[in-house]
Amino acid sequence: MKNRRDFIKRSIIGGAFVSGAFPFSSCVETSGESENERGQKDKVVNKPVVISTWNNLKANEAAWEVLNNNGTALDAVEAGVKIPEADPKDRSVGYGGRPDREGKVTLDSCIMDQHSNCGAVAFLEHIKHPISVARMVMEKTPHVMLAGEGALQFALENGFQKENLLTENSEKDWKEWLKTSEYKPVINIENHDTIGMVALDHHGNLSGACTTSGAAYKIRGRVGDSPIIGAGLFVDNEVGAAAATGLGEAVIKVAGTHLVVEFMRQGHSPEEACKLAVERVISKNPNYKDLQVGFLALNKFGEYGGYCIHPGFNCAVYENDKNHIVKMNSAVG
Ligand code: SD4
Repeated sequence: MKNRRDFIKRSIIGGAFVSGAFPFSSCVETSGESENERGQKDKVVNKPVVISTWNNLKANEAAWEVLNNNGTALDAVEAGVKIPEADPKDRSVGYGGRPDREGKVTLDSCIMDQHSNCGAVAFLEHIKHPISVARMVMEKTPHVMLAGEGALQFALENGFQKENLLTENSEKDWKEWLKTSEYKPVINIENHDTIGMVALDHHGNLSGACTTSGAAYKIRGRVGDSPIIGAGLFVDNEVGAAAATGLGEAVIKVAGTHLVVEFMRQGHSPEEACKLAVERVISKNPNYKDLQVGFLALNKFGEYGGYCIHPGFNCAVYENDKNHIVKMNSAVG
């Protein structure tokens, strides 16, 4: 039977969650701790741990190197996502990314640390490591996001080099696409290698990074969810962190990763939180059968999970000296 304190707590939160209290919930409790809270406090924390979208084992390796040497989650996620940014074979991130319909590679990235500091760049061209520009926006300016020409100007003024990011392969594919110019994202195939990465370091702090060249053959100027704090990435060091991949428009509509973190705050496990957020995406997108969205989440205890609309969404997880791929459950199929 629930005791009175539990009842009061549930009333304060307005019935937002079904059972159990979560240590991070912001509800006011004047005396003592519930059994559940004591249980949560006694939990052994699994750290460090890093998790990233899709099959980015190499990115995890770079992040793990930092974490394993007592580095910060912030340095780890930046080092991690720089791997696919520089890899011409990764066709949806940084160098070698598929261009917009005018043949221009435009990049979106963001980063967030344990103090809720964040930085982002959107519609940035010619810079191989947009994540590092995003970090510089976070650390060196009073702003959160710079876009387009202004972001490029800021990057060049701060020592980044202007480069051609359109590789021969990407140019060839784009010219092929021009023959029909049909814009139709394909589930799990087209442009789904965007990397969203979150990590918990030895100090118990969380950070995250997300970086992409966005939807292939998008209208020039299109910005997706990936550079938007609360959509492509969100970190709350008291609770957990989440990243998104898939059709950015569907993620933005529900402020996807903020939603995932809020579900964790209410007491849900990372997988449950991602599942609830996917269900919200489904409820707001009648055409959900034609689109893919996947979320991953990591909480303060180093527990992780993910969920997606359609089968085929994997995450790479590095924990306890083991780097492995985890297949995420899906709502459909
Ligand atoms: C976007 N969310 O620009 C990105 C694309 C992506 O895996 O995640 N692909 O909409």
